[in-house]
Amino acid sequence: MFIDEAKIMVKGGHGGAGRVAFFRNRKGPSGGNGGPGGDVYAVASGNLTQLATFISKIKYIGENGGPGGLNQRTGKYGDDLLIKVPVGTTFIDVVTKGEITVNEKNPKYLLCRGGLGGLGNSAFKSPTNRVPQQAEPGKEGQERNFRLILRLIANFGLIGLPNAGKSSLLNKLTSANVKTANYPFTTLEPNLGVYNGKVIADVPGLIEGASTGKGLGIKFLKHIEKVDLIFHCISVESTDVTTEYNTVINELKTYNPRLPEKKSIILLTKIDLIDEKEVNKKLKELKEFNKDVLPVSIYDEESLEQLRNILNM
Ligand SMILES: Nc1nc2c(ncn2[C@@H]2O[C@H](COP(=O)(O)OP(=O)(O)O)[C@@H](O)[C@H]2O)c(=O)[nH]1
Ligand SMILES: [Mg+2]
Repeated sequence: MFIDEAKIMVKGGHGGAGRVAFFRNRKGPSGGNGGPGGDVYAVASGNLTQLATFISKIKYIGENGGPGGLNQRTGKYGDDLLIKVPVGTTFIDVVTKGEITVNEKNPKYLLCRGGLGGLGNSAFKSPTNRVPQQAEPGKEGQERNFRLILRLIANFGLIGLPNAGKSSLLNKLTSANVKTANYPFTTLEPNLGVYNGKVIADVPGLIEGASTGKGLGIKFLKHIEKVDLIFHCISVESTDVTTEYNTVINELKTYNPRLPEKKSIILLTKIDLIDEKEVNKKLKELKEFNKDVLPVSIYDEESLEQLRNILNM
């Protein structure tokens, strides 16, 4: 389960002020009421997997209502603000501790109401007060502070040594836009992408010793325990695919002896880099492990289509 957290302030728009005005020729007040401020809603959005935007932007305020107009016209209604969040985001009210989760069943949730508009002087007209001079200011919008928590369970996991091509595949298969690089660097966080509503996790590179705490891999091995299917990525650049496969499997095993029994498929990646004969040689070696082995390249649409078919199953 990948947990993502953020804290935001939400406020409904301020109500517009009521107006003080009088009809020109006739006697009597003509000031309209202020428009109400916009409400703020949380809306579930299918392709988001992160709360990252809520780290950089933490205040969400509905539009203010407009002031009352002449001729008893009400001011402009403030626009509602829709905050798009990943499906499954939980909002916890910091004060009341009440919580609500937006998801497929509950895709839209009112977080804060906008403030009411103030009354214009027309509203104060009475038999004893025919030329009222008073109008109300608009009311403040409701204000609440929320803690946002996103708990995602990945359906698929991409594992392998750094540089195996995991992040590149994630980018190709999903709308994730993850950094890739041609050196064995490893990302600090698992990268997530959504394909057809299913979450794919690109787990930071497992290196030898990861299960004992070396590198960053171990922190994420526990997530692999929950996925339905593991894609074990091995690059054709590897001079010894058998050893590379065993290195990663041993890390999984040391961490949890049952992990290697999990359903997995081997992906021989970057097959565009070497000729077919070489590819076949490596494929043959990997087939010794009695797993399905799929040759792929991010530049070979056909191989990506085969991958998508597996994801669709
Ligand atoms: N030629 C080729 N290069 C690839 C392919 N997939 C990934 N790469 C490159 O290999 C490098 C490492 O890829 P990356 O996705 O960052 O690997 P990760 O460390 O496993 O996430 C990057 O420079 C990628 O551009 C592929 O199918 N073909
Ligand atoms: Mg990567």
